[in-house]
Amino acid sequence: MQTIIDMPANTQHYLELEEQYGAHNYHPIPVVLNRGEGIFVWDVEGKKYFDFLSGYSSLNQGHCHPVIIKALIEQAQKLTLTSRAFHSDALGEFAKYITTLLGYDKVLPMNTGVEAVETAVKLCRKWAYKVKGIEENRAVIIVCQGNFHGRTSTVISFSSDPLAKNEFGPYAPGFISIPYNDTKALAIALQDKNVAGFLVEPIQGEAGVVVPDKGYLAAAKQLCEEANVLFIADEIQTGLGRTGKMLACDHENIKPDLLLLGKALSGGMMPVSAVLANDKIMLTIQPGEHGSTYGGNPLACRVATAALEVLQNEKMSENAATMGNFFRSELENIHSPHIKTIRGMGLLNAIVIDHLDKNAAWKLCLELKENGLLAKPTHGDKIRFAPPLIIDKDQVKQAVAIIAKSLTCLG
Ligand code: IF1
Repeated sequence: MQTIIDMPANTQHYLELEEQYGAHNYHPIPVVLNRGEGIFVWDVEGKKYFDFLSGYSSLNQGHCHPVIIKALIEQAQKLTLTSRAFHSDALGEFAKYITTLLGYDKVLPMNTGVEAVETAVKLCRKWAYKVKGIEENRAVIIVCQGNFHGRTSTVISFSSDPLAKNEFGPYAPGFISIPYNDTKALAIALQDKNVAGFLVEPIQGEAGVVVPDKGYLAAAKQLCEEANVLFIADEIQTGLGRTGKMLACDHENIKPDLLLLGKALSGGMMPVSAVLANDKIMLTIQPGEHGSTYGGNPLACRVATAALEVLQNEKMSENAATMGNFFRSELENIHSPHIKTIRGMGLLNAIVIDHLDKNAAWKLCLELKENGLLAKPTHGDKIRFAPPLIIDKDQVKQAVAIIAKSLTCLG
């Protein structure tokens, strides 16, 4: 295993700074980046890489997209923050744009993805007490085993990942966990009259790009409707073109009661998230009952509008669908004995490594780095491959050639 002293001088310098002065809450691939453009990034030694992680699907539009950068710079030179104590000329225009685009009455703007998840939990509970008539403090939200919805104390309370959850108790009550991709388990859980919502990822990203059976989401939505329970889609990672449509829910023509967006909503520029809902849910929260300092700030509004515009103008969802199919078929054609499974939708894909060495996925990612492609394992034996949605056919071919060459390191 490489250590810091094995690294080139510039890289070593920055790794040592982080080691000394930064919390050790991550174990990154040992590469230090200082430039990004489109699907490529460069390290401090000047080496170029394919970015096959895209900031965990925050960079769907590619690094430093010029249109988004232009919006960022223009707004940054005018007005960046008013707080919600006052209005700005940006929030109303953004709110109209995104609600019209996605077909909802209203948007509640936040910053990080987990803030959108927390906002959805609060909206769901408010709706439960004020509209559905559940007894106060009794509302229950159903979640799925294998979920990842963020890292606040409430949200890790319903995580099934020991690494995200252990030793962070006591845990928030009001959540029950059921198996993912299991409509029978959902139907049983919905018999509890205190259930207010069902929070689900259309594809489980962190779990290793687990794609549910076709029809699962539509069946789950139907069950929720019949039980008067809110269907809450966490599209923070799957949304905004990543799976080959604007929203992953679009593949099953379902409309979530609460839609959660983040990550690529700003094209990788800054934290911007949003919860979209219709009035009967959104207006259960009254002035002063929820918010945040930066939520809906003018800079975020202008950047997010540009990020959404380029997604559509450059037909990135359509490209993700086409390039995703091509990428998976090219991976299949490698016929590697070390690839047990290839799965995904659009340009959200993963391979499951089949190897006696439990560090095989990590070693493969180090070899990929050496060969000019950046990716990172998730949950041990899975490697997520999620390039920006602007990747073209030749670049897919070049990336697959790097993957094929790198796999030989596993013997
Ligand atoms: C980390 C994972 C991915 C998300 C979904 C909400 C959030 C996320 C579906 C919260 C965030 C990030 C968090 C980041 C790594 C990355 C991740 F590995 F953690 F699980 F993508 F799969 N819903 N995912 O994927 O959004 O508050 O982070 O803006 O924490 O290491 P956030």
